[in-house]
Order: sequence, then C-alpha cells, then structure tokens
Amino acid sequence: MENTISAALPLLRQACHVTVLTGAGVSAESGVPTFRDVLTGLWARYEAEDLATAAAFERDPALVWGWYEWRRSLVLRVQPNPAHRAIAAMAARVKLSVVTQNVDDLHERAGSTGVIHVHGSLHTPRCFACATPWHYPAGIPDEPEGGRRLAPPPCPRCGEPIRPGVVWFGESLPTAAWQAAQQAVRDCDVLLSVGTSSLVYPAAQLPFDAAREGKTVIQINPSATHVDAVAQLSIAGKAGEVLPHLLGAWA
Ligand code: BV8
Repeated sequence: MENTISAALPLLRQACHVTVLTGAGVSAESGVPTFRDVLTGLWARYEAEDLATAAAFERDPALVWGWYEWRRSLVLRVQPNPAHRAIAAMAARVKLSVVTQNVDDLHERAGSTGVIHVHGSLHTPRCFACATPWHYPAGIPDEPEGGRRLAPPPCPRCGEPIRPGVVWFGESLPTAAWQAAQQAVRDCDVLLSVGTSSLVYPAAQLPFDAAREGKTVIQINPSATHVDAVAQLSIAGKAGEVLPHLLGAWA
C-alpha cells in the first residue's frame, strides 16, 4: 500500500482539478454499513435491489420507510471519519469536485461543500405522489436494533405517503446532479474513486468515462473492483487510512 500511496502523490500534485467519486466504503469507518451490508434485522432477507425500489414502497410502505428511518437514525448518531475530513481538507489545496453515491451527509458534516449527490439523500424526503418536500421533526429517532416496520407520515398537502429522498433502482438520477457529475469528470485531471463496488449504473460508468477521456484514475478500496481495469493506481486500503496520507501531495 505504501508504494501505491507514494506513486499517487506526484499524480495529485500535478493535478489542477481532482474529482472524488465516493461510495459506501468512505462512510464504513464511521460505522455506517456499506450498501451490501445495510440489510440487517427485519430486512436481512431482502436484496437491496428489491427493497430500494418504488414498487417495494408501494407494496409495503411501512417495511421500506422503517428501513430508511433506521438508516437515518444510524447516520445521525455517527461522525465523519478521517476519510471525509481528508476529502474536505483537499479542497483547500486543489480545485476539488466531490461526487457521492451515498445518501448520508457525512461529507457535508466534515466540511465539504457543493457535494454532488447522484443518488439523493436521506435528509430530503418528499411526497410519493405530489413530490411536496417534507421535513423531519427535530432530534434523532429512537429506532430499535433489528429494525421495525414504521408507517410513513401522510403528505400534509395531498395525504399520500411521504417517501425517502433517495434515488431507487429503476428511477432516473436527478438530472442536475447527474449532469454536474459528468461535467466534474470532464473537467478533472485526476478521478479518485473511493470505497465503491462500482456495480450500480450509471454512476459506475464514471471512472470508465474518465479513463476514456484520458484522465488519471486512482482507486482506493481494500477489495478489487472492475475499476482496477482502468485505474492507473489501485490503492488496496481503507479510505480513512489512505486519504490522510494523500494530503502529503501538497505538503
Ligand atoms: C437508472 C440510493 C435509468 C438508495 C442507490 C433494470 C431496470 C432499471 C434499471 C436497471 C435495470 N437493470 C440495471 C439497471 C440499472 C440499475 C443498476 O445499475 N442496477 C444494478 C443492480 C445492476 N440502476 C438504476 O436503476 C439507476 N437508475 O438506471 O435510471 C432508468 C430509469 C428507469 C428505467 C430504466 C433505466 C438508479 C440506481 C440508484 C440506486 N440507488 N442508492 C439507497 O441508498 O437505499 S444504489 C447504492 O448501491 C449506492 O448508492 C451505490 O450506488 C450502489 C453501490 O453501493 P456502494 O456505494 O458501491 O457500496 P457497496 O456496498 O456496493 O460497496 C462498498 C465498497 O466499499 C466495496 O467495494 C468495499 O470493498 C469498499 N469498502 C468497504 N470498506 C471500505 C471500503 N472502501 C474504502 N474504505 C473502507 N473502509
């Protein structure tokens, strides 16, 4: 790992614009289960691709709303980790774009601004029918370990159920966010892909778009992914351990 970190430093130092693409692995060291691990307790018998859908919500709104409320309560209880903080610190050293697939707000709580959320956010619920934005009551919900079914609140405007503000499978990505993410790849010299299995499209396409456009792709992930095929460097390590070292590029 040390030699790939030292090989990354000159590539970052020479960059005028770095775009960081993050997945659930960047929040793992905060204690947020990765997307492959977030199905526990009541939801353990489901596949994420089946539960994170509008059809699942229409079929059983309490099962799906309970899952997202459990995840939201967990995110509200944890703190950004050194990976989030290193990414926020990078913005003071080089022009930086942050594109995340995560629906938590840990990048923002670490100080990153202008974060591009291509899969929405746990913190922006809206009406399933009329899309009227809805606001959670203050405080951290007290969700039991193992989870529970929880009926979603009714929309104050039309009475239909409130849904999480995330992008479900089968739903299009928010146009503005997706266009900003693609622009951030076009504009950068280096794409840093951190903590993503790169299995969900179209976000998973971004590192391949970057490589095709001649950008330098650097990956940080303890495991191998498809991105290894196009990465100039794959740093086999944890985001919270590797990213603080990469700040050395600008020391
Ligand atoms: C779309 C929000 C156009 C919700 C997520 C059939 C019909 C419709 C579409 C499709 C279809 N077949 C395929 C598709 C496309 C589909 C897709 O890609 N499916 C996959 C399963 C093949 N995509 C879509 O549906 C997208 N929309 O295509 O629109 C359209 C519209 C209508 C009709 C047709 C087409 C929308 C996809 C968005 C889904 N929403 N999240 C929620 O959070 O509940 S996806 C979710 O999973 C994440 O956001 C992320 O994008 C994805 C993968 O998660 P990761 O972040 O990568 O996490 P994961 O757990 O997988 O991996 C963690 C990684 O971290 C691992 O590699 C691990 O090694 C590493 N790691 C662990 N610890 C650390 C670490 N790394 C560093 N440090 C550590 N400490």
